[in-house]
Amino acid sequence: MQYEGRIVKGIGGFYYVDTADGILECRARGIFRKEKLIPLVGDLVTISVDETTGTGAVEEIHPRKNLLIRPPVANVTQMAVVVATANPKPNLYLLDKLIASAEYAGIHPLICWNKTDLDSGEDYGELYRNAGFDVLLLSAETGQQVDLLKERLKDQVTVFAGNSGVGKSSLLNRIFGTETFATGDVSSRVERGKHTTRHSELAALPFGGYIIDTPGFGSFDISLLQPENVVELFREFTPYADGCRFRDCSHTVEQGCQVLQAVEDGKIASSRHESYCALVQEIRDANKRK
Ligand SMILES: Nc1nc2c(ncn2[C@@H]2O[C@H](COP(=O)(O)OP(=O)(O)O)[C@@H](O)[C@H]2O)c(=O)[nH]1
Ligand SMILES: [Mg+2]
Ligand SMILES: [Zn+2]
Repeated sequence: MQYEGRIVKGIGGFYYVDTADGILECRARGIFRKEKLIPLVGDLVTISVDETTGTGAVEEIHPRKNLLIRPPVANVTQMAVVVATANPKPNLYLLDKLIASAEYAGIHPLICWNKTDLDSGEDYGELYRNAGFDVLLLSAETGQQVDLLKERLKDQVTVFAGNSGVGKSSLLNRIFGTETFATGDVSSRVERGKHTTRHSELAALPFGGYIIDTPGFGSFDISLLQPENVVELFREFTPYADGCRFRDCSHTVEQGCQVLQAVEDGKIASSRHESYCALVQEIRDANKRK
C-alpha cells in the first residue's frame, strides 16, 4: 500500500510521515544513503506500508522547494519573525537579519510584533509595512490579531524565529488553544534547554498547515554571503540600488549613492539602512578572518 505524505519527525532512524490515514512510522531505505540524500523533516515523500508487518518505508523523496540548514527542514514556505514591542526591547538588527535570511532562502517573511499590550508598536508596524512587509501587531496576552495570524499560517509551513523571551511559545499556545509549548522566564528556559534534544518537528495545525517548533531558530550562516549580495535581501532598497549610478557601489557611504539619498529623503528607514551597513560590515569582518 502506497501513501503520499510529509515527514513531520525524524528520530533514531525512523521517520514519522503525516498521511491521509494519520501519522505512519517508516524506515528510510538504504538507497538514500548511497545517493547521499537524507530524508528531512518537511520532505514530501511516497511511502509503502507492508500490509502484513505494518512496517513503512520511505520510497521516494519529492523534489524540495527549499532547504533550511539550521534547523534542517525542507519545504518551509514562511518565516514568522517574532519580535516584542517591549520587554525585551526590540533588537532591530536581529530582526532585519532574520528577515534577510528568509529572503535569502526564498521564504515569505511575516513580521510579528508581539506584546502590543505593553507598547502598541504602531510605529514599528508602519516602518515595516512601508518597507513592503506583511506585518501583524499581536498580543499573546490579550489575543490581539491572533485570528489574523491563524489566517496567515493556514496551509503554510511556518518556522518561528526570534529572540528568546519575545513570546513565540505563548503565541503558539494561543494558536493551538493549549499549553503545549513551554513558556517562561529565561532562567527556567536555560534549565530546560539542558535536557531537551534539539531535533526539529513539524506540528500540524488544526486548521491546515504546519509549524516548526524548534527552539532557538537562528539567522543564516553569513559565510554564504558576499557584501554585494546583501542589498538584494533588503527588498525596499532594490529600486534605488538599481538606479544607483555607481558600479560596485556598496550603498554604505558613497557620496551621491541613490540608496543613501533615499535614506535621506525618508523613503528608506534609517534603521533598515543601519542594519544593512552592519550586515555588510559583519561579512567583511568574517572575510578578513578567513
Ligand atoms: N505582556 C505580555 N507578555 C507576554 C506576551 N507574550 C509572551 N509574554 C511573556 O513573555 C515571556 C516569554 O514568553 P515565551 O512565550 O516563553 O517566549 P519565547 O522564548 O519567545 O518562546 C513569558 O513570561 C510570557 O508570559 C504578550 O503578548 N504580552
Ligand atoms: Mg519558547
Ligand atoms: Zn549606491
